[in-house]
Amino acid sequence: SNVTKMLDFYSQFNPSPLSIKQFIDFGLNACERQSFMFLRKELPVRLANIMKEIALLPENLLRMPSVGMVNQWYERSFEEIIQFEKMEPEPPVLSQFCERLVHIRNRHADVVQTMAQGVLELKESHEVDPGTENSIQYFLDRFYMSRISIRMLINQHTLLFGEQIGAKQASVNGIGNGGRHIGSIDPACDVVAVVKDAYENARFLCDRYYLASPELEILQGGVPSDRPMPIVYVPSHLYHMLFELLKNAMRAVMEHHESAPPPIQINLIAGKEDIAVKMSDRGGGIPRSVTDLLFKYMYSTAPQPSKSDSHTVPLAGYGYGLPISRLYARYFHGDLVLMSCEGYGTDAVIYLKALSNEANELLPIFNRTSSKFYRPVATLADWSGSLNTGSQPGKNREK
Ligand code: W6P
Repeated sequence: SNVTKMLDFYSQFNPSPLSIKQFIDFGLNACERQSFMFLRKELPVRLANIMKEIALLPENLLRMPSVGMVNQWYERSFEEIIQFEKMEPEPPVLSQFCERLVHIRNRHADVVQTMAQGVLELKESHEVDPGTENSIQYFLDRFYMSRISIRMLINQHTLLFGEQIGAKQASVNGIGNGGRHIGSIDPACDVVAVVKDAYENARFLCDRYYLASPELEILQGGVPSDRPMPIVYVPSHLYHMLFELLKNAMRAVMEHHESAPPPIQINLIAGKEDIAVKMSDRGGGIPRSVTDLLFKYMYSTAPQPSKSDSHTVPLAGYGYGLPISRLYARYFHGDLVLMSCEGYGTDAVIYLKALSNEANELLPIFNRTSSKFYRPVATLADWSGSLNTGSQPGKNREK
């Protein structure tokens, strides 16, 4: 069909990653017309690249109703954007484009939940072998990263140019932020303020569930300090990561201490290359064997607790909070790592690029290399005792 042809066409292009600095320059200098011209090509490219990977998913997963639904949303959105391919960039078309982007963003609002449902459907209907599990992990990391990037592009365009009148004012002025915001980017994003905000909101949930909560100690370079620490970043991304880590830390601390929960420390360190946000809890830690599992989608997929017992909903531990938080960190070439000492506590570190021109989008590219990950092959273990993904039991004994 025609859509298939267009998919083949657009998937041949690599996505063009932008740095935070480029997002800012674009937001300050570009007009709506330029943004439109860029996005009507770049959005189909990013959509087509990831849609090609959806098509390579294990058949068992592709057949799940939820995954089919997500696939249809992508097809519809792709079709809707390529309709602008040959249109003149005139004011009515520009505002139509803006409205379309908002519509598409809404359509995809529940993608994470729906994909999780699909994985659940697979787990409940099939035995999932390690090779398949690996392919799913590989896919979901790329799929959610692609989604983060597409939403970033849509948010920038709609915040900068949406709502016709006063468009620039509204977004460049980010209400209550001294007019500094450029779309979703704050060039003076105060890490301390975001930490406090995330802490207060996590603490609210913690208090409701445990009737108590650990205190927060903020340090900078190891010394207690409250002074602002401005960075160039997307505050909502930083908030998302901190809120998730704090919920996990609070739960661990509350479960490990009957009374007098020890404080959670957050140490902010600005290096030349990286900014590190190191969160330390004394929540009893986790075994080393569990650390990597916390980032596995298959391991983290559990049925949602029912809405009716909302007062017993645990603080954290369900859903894709940690793997997706790590994607937010990696999206601009940062990282999120856990280091735990079982029996004592856990350190979680968010690394962010200190320089906005080095904070480039990290984007999945569909090509021959990525395709290979969807056809896991049996290999021989080259270390004793390793569970070899994609291998059938017994194969390692071949000699
Ligand atoms: C834990 C487990 C965990 C995950 C993420 C962040 C903090 C913590 N603490 O015990």
